[in-house]
Amino acid sequence: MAKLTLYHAAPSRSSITRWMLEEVGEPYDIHLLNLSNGDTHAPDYLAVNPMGKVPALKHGDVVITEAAAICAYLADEFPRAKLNVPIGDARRGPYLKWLFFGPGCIEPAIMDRAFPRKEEARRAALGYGDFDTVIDVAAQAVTSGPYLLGEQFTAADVVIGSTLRWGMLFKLLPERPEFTAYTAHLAKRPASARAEAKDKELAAA
Ligand SMILES: N[C@@H](CCC(=O)N[C@@H](CS)C(=O)NCC(=O)O)C(=O)O
Repeated sequence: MAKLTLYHAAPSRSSITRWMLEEVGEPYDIHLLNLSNGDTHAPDYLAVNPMGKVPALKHGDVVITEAAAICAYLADEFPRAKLNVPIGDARRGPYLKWLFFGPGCIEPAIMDRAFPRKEEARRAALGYGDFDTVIDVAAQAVTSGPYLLGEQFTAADVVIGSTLRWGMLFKLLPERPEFTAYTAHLAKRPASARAEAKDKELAAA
Protein backbone atom coordinates (compact mmCIF):
# COMPACT_ATOMS: atom_id res chain seq x y z
CA MET A 1 0.00 0.00 0.00
CA ALA A 2 1.29 3.48 -0.85
CA LYS A 3 2.35 5.90 1.82
CA LEU A 4 0.27 7.89 4.24
CA THR A 5 -0.54 11.57 3.76
CA LEU A 6 -2.22 13.62 6.47
CA TYR A 7 -4.15 16.73 5.47
CA HIS A 8 -3.40 18.81 8.48
CA ALA A 9 -3.70 22.26 10.06
CA ALA A 10 -1.60 22.94 13.16
CA PRO A 11 -3.00 23.10 15.74
CA SER A 12 -6.49 21.73 15.10
CA ARG A 13 -8.48 18.53 15.43
CA SER A 14 -6.06 17.02 12.93
CA SER A 15 -3.42 17.19 15.69
CA ILE A 16 -5.24 14.20 17.21
CA THR A 17 -4.36 12.16 14.13
CA ARG A 18 -0.82 13.46 13.97
CA TRP A 19 -0.28 12.13 17.49
CA MET A 20 -1.79 8.81 16.35
CA LEU A 21 0.58 8.69 13.35
CA GLU A 22 3.53 9.30 15.66
CA GLU A 23 2.33 6.43 17.86
CA VAL A 24 2.02 4.13 14.82
CA GLY A 25 5.57 4.94 13.74
CA GLU A 26 5.06 4.55 9.97
CA PRO A 27 6.46 7.24 7.66
CA TYR A 28 3.90 9.85 6.62
CA ASP A 29 3.71 13.09 4.68
CA ILE A 30 1.94 16.24 5.79
CA HIS A 31 -0.19 18.26 3.39
CA LEU A 32 -0.50 21.49 5.31
CA LEU A 33 -3.64 23.61 5.03
CA ASN A 34 -4.28 27.06 6.45
CA LEU A 35 -7.72 27.32 8.05
CA SER A 36 -7.61 31.14 8.10
CA ASN A 37 -7.11 31.24 4.32
CA GLY A 38 -10.08 28.97 3.71
CA ASP A 39 -7.79 26.28 2.24
CA THR A 40 -10.19 23.52 3.32
CA HIS A 41 -12.92 24.99 1.10
CA ALA A 42 -10.84 25.09 -2.10
CA PRO A 43 -12.16 22.72 -4.80
CA ASP A 44 -9.05 20.50 -4.76
CA TYR A 45 -9.46 19.88 -1.03
CA LEU A 46 -13.24 19.48 -1.19
CA ALA A 47 -12.51 16.62 -3.59
CA VAL A 48 -10.66 14.96 -0.69
CA ASN A 49 -13.13 15.87 2.08
CA PRO A 50 -16.42 17.36 0.91
CA MET A 51 -17.00 18.51 4.51
CA GLY A 52 -14.23 21.08 4.03
CA LYS A 53 -12.57 20.07 7.27
CA VAL A 54 -9.32 18.59 8.54
CA PRO A 55 -8.19 15.97 9.22
CA ALA A 56 -8.26 13.71 6.21
CA LEU A 57 -5.87 10.83 5.71
CA LYS A 58 -4.89 9.33 2.37
CA HIS A 59 -3.50 5.81 2.41
CA GLY A 60 -2.89 4.78 -1.17
CA ASP A 61 -6.26 5.24 -2.85
CA VAL A 62 -8.17 5.16 0.43
CA VAL A 63 -9.34 8.42 1.98
CA ILE A 64 -10.50 8.45 5.59
CA THR A 65 -11.99 11.47 7.32
CA GLU A 66 -13.21 12.08 10.89
CA ALA A 67 -10.44 12.11 13.48
CA ALA A 68 -11.63 9.13 15.52
CA ALA A 69 -12.24 7.03 12.38
CA ILE A 70 -8.70 7.80 11.23
CA CYS A 71 -7.33 6.69 14.62
CA ALA A 72 -9.36 3.46 14.48
CA TYR A 73 -8.25 2.84 10.87
CA LEU A 74 -4.57 3.32 11.67
CA ALA A 75 -4.79 1.10 14.75
CA ASP A 76 -6.31 -1.73 12.67
CA GLU A 77 -4.13 -1.23 9.61
CA PHE A 78 -0.87 -1.31 11.55
CA PRO A 79 -1.50 -3.89 14.30
CA ARG A 80 2.22 -4.17 15.05
CA ALA A 81 1.89 -0.91 16.99
CA LYS A 82 -0.61 -2.65 19.32
CA LEU A 83 -2.96 0.34 19.44
CA ASN A 84 -6.17 -1.57 18.71
CA VAL A 85 -8.10 -4.31 20.44
CA PRO A 86 -8.73 -7.10 17.94
CA ILE A 87 -12.08 -8.75 17.16
CA GLY A 88 -12.62 -11.64 19.57
CA ASP A 89 -11.05 -9.86 22.55
CA ALA A 90 -13.70 -8.94 25.17
CA ARG A 91 -12.02 -5.55 25.68
CA ARG A 92 -13.03 -4.58 22.14
CA GLY A 93 -16.45 -3.52 23.47
CA PRO A 94 -15.12 -0.81 25.79
CA TYR A 95 -12.44 0.08 23.23
CA LEU A 96 -15.07 0.91 20.60
CA LYS A 97 -17.25 2.62 23.20
CA TRP A 98 -14.47 5.09 24.07
CA LEU A 99 -13.55 5.69 20.42
CA PHE A 100 -17.16 6.78 19.80
CA PHE A 101 -17.67 8.48 23.16
CA GLY A 102 -15.12 11.20 22.28
CA PRO A 103 -16.78 12.61 19.14
CA GLY A 104 -20.29 11.37 20.06
CA CYS A 105 -20.56 12.62 23.65
CA ILE A 106 -17.62 14.61 25.06
CA GLU A 107 -17.14 16.91 22.10
CA PRO A 108 -20.84 17.78 21.55
CA ALA A 109 -21.30 18.29 25.31
CA ILE A 110 -18.38 20.74 25.33
CA MET A 111 -19.54 22.57 22.21
CA ASP A 112 -23.15 22.93 23.40
CA ARG A 113 -21.83 24.47 26.58
CA ALA A 114 -19.55 26.84 24.63
CA PHE A 115 -22.33 27.79 22.20
CA PRO A 116 -25.59 27.41 24.15
CA ARG A 117 -28.78 26.73 22.21
CA LYS A 118 -31.55 29.33 22.30
CA GLU A 119 -33.87 26.72 23.68
CA GLU A 120 -32.54 24.04 25.96
CA ALA A 121 -32.88 20.62 24.33
CA ARG A 122 -34.53 17.78 26.20
CA ARG A 123 -31.95 15.51 27.82
CA ALA A 124 -33.52 12.45 26.23
CA ALA A 125 -33.22 13.99 22.77
CA LEU A 126 -29.49 14.68 23.05
CA GLY A 127 -27.23 11.75 22.20
CA TYR A 128 -24.88 12.74 25.01
CA GLY A 129 -27.61 13.35 27.58
CA ASP A 130 -26.18 16.16 29.68
CA PHE A 131 -22.79 17.76 30.29
CA ASP A 132 -22.39 16.74 33.94
CA THR A 133 -23.09 13.07 33.29
CA VAL A 134 -20.66 12.99 30.36
CA ILE A 135 -17.96 14.58 32.51
CA ASP A 136 -18.60 12.22 35.44
CA VAL A 137 -18.53 9.16 33.17
CA ALA A 138 -15.30 10.32 31.52
CA ALA A 139 -13.70 11.11 34.90
CA GLN A 140 -14.56 7.67 36.23
CA ALA A 141 -13.18 6.01 33.09
CA VAL A 142 -9.75 7.59 33.46
CA THR A 143 -9.46 7.08 37.21
CA SER A 144 -8.13 3.53 37.52
CA GLY A 145 -5.64 3.92 34.68
CA PRO A 146 -3.07 4.21 33.59
CA TYR A 147 -5.11 4.01 30.37
CA LEU A 148 -8.80 3.61 29.48
CA LEU A 149 -8.38 -0.13 29.03
CA GLY A 150 -5.97 -0.57 31.90
CA GLU A 151 -2.37 -1.39 31.04
CA GLN A 152 -2.76 -1.15 27.24
CA PHE A 153 -2.55 2.25 25.57
CA THR A 154 -4.88 2.30 22.54
CA ALA A 155 -6.27 4.58 19.83
CA ALA A 156 -9.13 5.32 22.26
CA ASP A 157 -6.64 7.10 24.57
CA VAL A 158 -5.50 9.26 21.66
CA VAL A 159 -9.10 10.30 20.97
CA ILE A 160 -10.29 10.78 24.56
CA GLY A 161 -6.97 12.20 25.80
CA SER A 162 -6.82 14.77 22.98
CA THR A 163 -10.42 15.83 23.59
CA LEU A 164 -9.93 16.26 27.35
CA ARG A 165 -6.63 18.10 26.83
CA TRP A 166 -8.19 20.45 24.29
CA GLY A 167 -11.30 21.02 26.44
CA MET A 168 -9.22 22.02 29.47
CA LEU A 169 -6.84 24.15 27.40
CA PHE A 170 -9.76 26.28 26.19
CA LYS A 171 -11.36 26.31 29.67
CA LEU A 172 -14.40 24.47 28.34
CA LEU A 173 -13.90 21.53 30.68
CA PRO A 174 -13.32 21.63 34.43
CA GLU A 175 -9.76 20.78 35.43
CA ARG A 176 -10.82 17.75 37.43
CA PRO A 177 -7.89 16.01 39.10
CA GLU A 178 -8.80 12.79 37.23
CA PHE A 179 -8.44 14.63 33.89
CA THR A 180 -5.23 16.45 34.76
CA ALA A 181 -3.57 13.27 36.05
CA TYR A 182 -4.62 11.27 32.97
CA THR A 183 -3.60 13.90 30.41
CA ALA A 184 -0.30 14.58 32.22
CA HIS A 185 0.47 10.86 32.02
CA LEU A 186 -0.38 10.80 28.30
CA ALA A 187 1.79 13.86 27.66
CA LYS A 188 4.83 11.86 28.80
CA ARG A 189 4.50 9.53 25.83
CA PRO A 190 7.34 10.27 23.38
CA ALA A 191 4.95 10.17 20.38
CA SER A 192 2.67 12.76 21.99
CA ALA A 193 5.63 15.05 22.74
CA ARG A 194 6.97 14.60 19.18
CA ALA A 195 3.60 15.43 17.61
CA GLU A 196 3.24 18.52 19.78
CA ALA A 197 6.76 19.76 19.04
CA LYS A 198 6.28 19.24 15.28
CA ASP A 199 2.93 21.07 15.38
CA LYS A 200 4.47 23.98 17.30
CA GLU A 201 7.15 24.24 14.63
CA LEU A 202 4.50 24.30 11.88
CA ALA A 203 2.37 26.86 13.72
CA ALA A 204 5.40 29.14 14.19
CA ALA A 205 6.53 28.94 10.54
N1 LIG B 1 -15.94 15.87 12.95
C1 LIG B 1 -14.66 16.27 12.42
C2 LIG B 1 -14.44 17.73 12.81
C3 LIG B 1 -13.25 18.33 12.11
C4 LIG B 1 -13.19 19.84 12.28
O1 LIG B 1 -14.13 20.50 12.74
N2 LIG B 1 -12.06 20.43 11.86
C5 LIG B 1 -11.91 21.86 11.92
C6 LIG B 1 -10.53 22.20 12.51
S1 LIG B 1 -10.45 21.89 14.24
C7 LIG B 1 -11.89 22.43 10.51
O2 LIG B 1 -11.37 21.82 9.60
N3 LIG B 1 -12.47 23.62 10.33
C8 LIG B 1 -12.41 24.31 9.08
C9 LIG B 1 -13.77 24.71 8.58
O3 LIG B 1 -14.77 24.14 9.01
O4 LIG B 1 -13.80 25.59 7.73
C10 LIG B 1 -13.54 15.37 12.93
O5 LIG B 1 -13.62 14.90 14.08
O6 LIG B 1 -12.57 15.11 12.21
